[in-house]
Amino acid sequence: MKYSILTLFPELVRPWTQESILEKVIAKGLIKVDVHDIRGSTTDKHKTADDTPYGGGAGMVMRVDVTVKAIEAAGLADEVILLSPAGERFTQKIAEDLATKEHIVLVCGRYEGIDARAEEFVTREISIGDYVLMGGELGALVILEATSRLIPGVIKEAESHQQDSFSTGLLDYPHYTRPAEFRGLGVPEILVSGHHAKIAEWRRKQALKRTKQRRPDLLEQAELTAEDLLWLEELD
Ligand code: JF5
Repeated sequence: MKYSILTLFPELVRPWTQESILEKVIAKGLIKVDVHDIRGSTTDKHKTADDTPYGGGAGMVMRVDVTVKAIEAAGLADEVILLSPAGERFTQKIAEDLATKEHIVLVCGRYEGIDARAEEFVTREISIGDYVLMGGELGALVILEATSRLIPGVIKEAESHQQDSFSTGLLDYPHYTRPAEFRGLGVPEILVSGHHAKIAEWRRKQALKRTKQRRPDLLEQAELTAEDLLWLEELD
C-alpha cells in the first residue's frame, strides 16, 4: 500500500513516518509513504500556493491549479482524499475500506481552505472530527495510522485488531498488568484465576458495561447476542 501525502509542510509530516513502528512497517515493505511538498507544484518564481478569496473576506485560499498539479504529480491512485472539516466523518469502517487500496493520496489544506474547484479532482472528503485545525496534516496522519495497522502483517497478533473497540462495535474491556497492587488499587480477581472461558465472559461484560455507560450510541449498531442483551438488562 502506498500513501502520498501532499502538504505545504513536509517537515511537519516526515518525522511521524520515521517514528519507530511505522518506520519498521515501511522498512518491511508493507507500506510506502511519499511526502510531497505542494510548493513544488507552484509555477511562479515566488512559489505562491495561495491567493486572496474572490468576493473578499479574511484569510487566504489555496490555489486550485497548484493543488491539482500536486495531485497529478502523485500519480494514479485508488483514492484522492481531501482532509476537511466539511468531509464525511472518518470511522473504523472507512479505515477498513481504505486499508484494501493500493495507492491513497492525502491532500492537506492550509489557510482558510482550498479553492472549491479542487473538489472535482478528489474521490472523497474526510473529516476526522467536528473541530477546526490549522491544516489537514494531522488528519492525514490519523488516516495513515488507522489504516496501516489494518494491513496484514503490520500488527503482530493477526486477530488483535478484530477485538479492538469499534471493530467489535463496542468499547474495549479494561486491561491490567503488574504490579498486582498499586496505591491500594488491585486487579480483578478473575484475571489471575486462569479460567480462560470465565475471563472471556468477564471481558465481554465489561465491554458491554463500559459501552453502555460511556457510548450508549454505539450499542445501536453493535452486533449483540441474546446473552449480551440479557446482561445489559441486568445492568439497569
Ligand atoms: C483544514 C481548511 C482543511 O481542520 C481540518 C479538519 C477537521 N476535521 N477534519 C479535518 O482540516 C484542515 C482546515 C481548513 C481545510
